[in-house]
Amino acid sequence: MATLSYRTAGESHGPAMIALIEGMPAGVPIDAAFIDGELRRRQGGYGRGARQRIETDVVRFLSGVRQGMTIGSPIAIEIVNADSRIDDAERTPPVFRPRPGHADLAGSIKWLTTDCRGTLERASARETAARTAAGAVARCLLSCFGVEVFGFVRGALDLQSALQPSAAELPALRTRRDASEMYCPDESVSARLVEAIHQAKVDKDTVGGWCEVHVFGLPPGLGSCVSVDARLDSRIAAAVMGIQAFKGVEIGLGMAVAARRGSEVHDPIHFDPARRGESHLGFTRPTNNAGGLEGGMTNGMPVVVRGAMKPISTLLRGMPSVDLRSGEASQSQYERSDISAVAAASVVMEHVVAFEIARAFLEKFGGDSMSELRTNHAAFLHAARQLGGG
Ligand code: EPS
Repeated sequence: MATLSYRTAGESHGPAMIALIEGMPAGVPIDAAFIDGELRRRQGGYGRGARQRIETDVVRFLSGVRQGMTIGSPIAIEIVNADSRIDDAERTPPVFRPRPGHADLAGSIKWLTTDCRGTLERASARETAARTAAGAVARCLLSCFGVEVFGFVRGALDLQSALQPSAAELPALRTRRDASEMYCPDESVSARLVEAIHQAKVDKDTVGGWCEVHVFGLPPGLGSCVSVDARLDSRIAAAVMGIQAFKGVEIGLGMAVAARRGSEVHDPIHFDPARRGESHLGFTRPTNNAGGLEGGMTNGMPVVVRGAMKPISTLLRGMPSVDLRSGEASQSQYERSDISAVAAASVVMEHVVAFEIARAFLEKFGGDSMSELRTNHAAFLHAARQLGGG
């Protein structure tokens, strides 16, 4: 069976966004209502622009799913763009004055054109609708094995929540997050973020922020230390860095490890045979500075990933730029956009991380069907429980 992978296609104002997933085993129940719910969340959050009032993102499965179950063939997903106008020259005019921070200038040089439109249509974060859909399909698989993925906004500017999510609090955290316009379960930080984004709008400016994803219920041993491209930490980092506008990724303590000594960084290993159960091997760690990954492999603790999103690069007041036709100094061109999309980005991040976890899960346990996968998963956990004195 092929390794789990996906590609996306589609332009922001083209007819549709497309995701093509390969390597999903047969027999995975696909919860289309759950996937559409995640797409709806991705469209939301405080600071979004007018585009989100035009679109109602829903998935249409073109292949790979029959009567709500995967059948082992490639899964093609279509999300129709209501604001489809890419071939209308008047409604999608050329963009000659690149926006600093956007792909405009680098893309125009790359494709040897003075019109940034071709670049920005594909570089647009509209594409993350397709990535979210692919990740939500992966979560349909993971939820069959009790793996839960939780993403939220940690903060922005000088505001950061001190919240520490735990598996036990997950339902309550989801409720609080979903009640927050900023997808931040910390009410006071959420309210102050709304104010800060509102002020940025008044100032014709934009805001980025920190997103965080915690993955609970993971078996140890996903990923591998044997080669760089098998390390789950490097794959997760690449997936998060690949989200439009992300400029930093950290796992566990992240950058802060450099400021501490080993005894203050490494998580002690304890063993409690009484904790051994169906999915617990008995090893416990009083801290999780490693963010659930050691040697590029899951160690049984929650995987914790943080990403930093830069502020949206389309500013209402513009930024110093150049007209590519004349070389003359000019303010960057304004295109309808968001003031902040950090809430939406936390949903995207949740789903790109989920996809990498599902990929590593299938590599570890394999099989063409859910029944094979379940057998392999149970056999591995049974064997692993013998460690530490059976
Ligand atoms: C984006 C510009 C805006 C955003 C878009 C990303 O689109 P438009 O120019 O059509 O108003 O709304 O994000 C989405 C459409 C989306 O669904 O997330 C950009 O330039 O990256």
